[in-house]
Amino acid sequence: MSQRYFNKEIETMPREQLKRLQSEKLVRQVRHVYDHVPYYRALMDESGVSPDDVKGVDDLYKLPFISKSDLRETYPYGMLAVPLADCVRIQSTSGTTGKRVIAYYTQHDIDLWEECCARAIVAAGGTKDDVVQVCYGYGLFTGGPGLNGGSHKVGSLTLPMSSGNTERQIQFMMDLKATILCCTPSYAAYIGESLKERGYKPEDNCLKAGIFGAEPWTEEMRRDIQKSLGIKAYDIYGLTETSGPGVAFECCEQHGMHINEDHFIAEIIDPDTGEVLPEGEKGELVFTSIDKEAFPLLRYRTRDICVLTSEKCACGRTHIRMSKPMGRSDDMLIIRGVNVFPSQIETVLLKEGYAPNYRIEVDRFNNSDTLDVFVELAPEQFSDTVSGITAMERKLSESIKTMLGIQPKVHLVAPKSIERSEGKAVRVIDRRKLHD
Ligand code: DLL
Repeated sequence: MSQRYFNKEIETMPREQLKRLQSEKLVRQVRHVYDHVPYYRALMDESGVSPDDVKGVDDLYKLPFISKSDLRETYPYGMLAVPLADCVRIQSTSGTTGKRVIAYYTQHDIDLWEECCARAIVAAGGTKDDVVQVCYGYGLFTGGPGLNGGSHKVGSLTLPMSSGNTERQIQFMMDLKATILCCTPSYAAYIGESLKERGYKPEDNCLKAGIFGAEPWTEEMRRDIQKSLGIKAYDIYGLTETSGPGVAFECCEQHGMHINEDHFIAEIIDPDTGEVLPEGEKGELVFTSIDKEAFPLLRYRTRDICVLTSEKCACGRTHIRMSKPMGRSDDMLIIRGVNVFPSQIETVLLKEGYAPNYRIEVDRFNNSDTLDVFVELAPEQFSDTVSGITAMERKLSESIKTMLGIQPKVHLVAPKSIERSEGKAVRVIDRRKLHD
């Protein structure tokens, strides 16, 4: 079992020492933000908190929350905490609605971010001898640049493929003997499927690990990808606002993602009341950056729902772990009054032997919500008789009902009829929003 660290001293620092480090950095970060971002200063003044009130991590709760709407309001430069001349890069969200969020970086901020990604690569077994194929999108999206920078820091040979052109991905993967694959889990599944179609077996490639994130994925999907590519699949989490991928990453234990706590303090809150919840409870993840220069965030509400644990991890890292996000507080579907996370449906599909190629459609007729789940059949399943397919649809619908408490209409559709994704998969179409 790999026990390597990119930054051993930090990654295995005893928790009391880590807390002291966080406290020192937090005090400086709050002062920096208060002095340089008028928007934050006004927010803190309104909440009656001065930088002097924050003497360490235990005072974090005194600070006001911020969310995406604050970033939209201050677009494009209102959250900058350094002169523009000190910034060397921007990245931006892939969000399609409203104004995009722009994150700014000084060289220090880029270094910090890339180190977080380097830690993730080393935790997945990466060394300077590896060939890291990065097929997250490059450009404004943080996936490509983040893992690219991390791979450089590790000293691995980096293939800056970007997303798409699966034919070329496979050619480079095979010819250059890529050992670590970085992309969204949905694209990893598609690459696995494409390799199989071309007659490759999992042992034909040289891959040993994959670092997959940027969208929710289930344990079942992990098992599928691990099998189809013959690798160990690691989760990685992050968001543009906090720098990009690498805020948290999985170690060889594959049991929660270690949050890089020397750079970010995590809290879990009740999304309705804002109350800070005790460790182990499920709620909305909130991040405070503690050593960013250009675009610091104090108590940023991510909308991602998860659970934290500081239980000792067998890998030796001491940093707290977050569970896989179980959906977003704002992406959660409420169908006939029931809270539904798309990942619950995916779990059932994979358990029942279907591939993770599906689309969920929600609509409303005569004031009643409808839930349709379109699931692709594998070629060998497709040759079944019509009555056989109807029976399969009924069975799947019952299994989903057992999971969710509401009955969906299941449509088994022809192989290849559901659009594949090269980046983040769009799996839910909620037509109710279009009518309302
Ligand atoms: O998706 C950054 C990233 C790139 C992470 C590559 C991992 C790998 P955004 O486009 O700003 O940034 O989207 C951030 O994506 O709030 C989550 O809802 C979701 N997300 C990110 N990673 C995961 C993950 C990048 N591992 C939003 N599991 C976040 C589930 C994830 N959801």
